[in-house]
Amino acid sequence: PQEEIYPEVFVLADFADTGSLREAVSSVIRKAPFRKMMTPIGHYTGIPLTNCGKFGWVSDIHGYRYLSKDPQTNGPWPAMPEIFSTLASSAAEQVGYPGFKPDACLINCYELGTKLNAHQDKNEKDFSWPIVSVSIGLPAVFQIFGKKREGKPFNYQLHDGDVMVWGGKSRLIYHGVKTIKPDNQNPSLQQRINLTFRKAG
Ligand code: MD3
Ligand code: FE
Repeated sequence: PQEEIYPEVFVLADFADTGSLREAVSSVIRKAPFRKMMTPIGHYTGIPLTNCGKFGWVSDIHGYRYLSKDPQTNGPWPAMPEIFSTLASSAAEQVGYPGFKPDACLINCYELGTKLNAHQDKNEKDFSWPIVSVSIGLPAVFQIFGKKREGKPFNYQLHDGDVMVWGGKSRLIYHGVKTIKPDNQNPSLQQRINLTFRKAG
């Protein structure tokens, strides 16, 4: 089932088989472990992250950008697993963006009690490509603020296996993730992993 929850923001509920995605995430983090990164204002990103694919999103005292090498090893990021790229392309195609071949996958690892403040994503070269994101593990309330950071957001709960596609005029909206809470139906779950697929280069 496909739903347009906000102009040009699509949710494909329970679209992904997260069991096999988890195995692929494990193989990526063996080569490029999750890490917090320094931000330009001298704090650490609250959310540990890593990347796979040709380009990886990084933050340091100089700012945010995409790099073709992991700054911790100086080698390339792990290759994007085939099931990642296939999933991202088919989700994009499903909602009307054929030919999407992501060259960057950012993997965020949210622990209980962490959140992602409202922000825009604008480090990519070409905003005409969509962004595809996949939720794994704990549920999360995703927030859409719109063109401005302030005001009352539109909230949408995401679950394990849900895939979102952001295209067109939704590409530059402010968005965030509310504090991650335990799932009473699934008390053993301790994390939410989010995959974000982009065309960065
Ligand atoms: C809407 N991550 O890494 S993914 C991020 O759940 C980020 O980890 C969130 O926002 C997460 O930058 C949300 C969905 C997403 C990603 C990029 C977007 C939504 C977006 C770019 C523009 C608009
Ligand atoms: Fe974002």
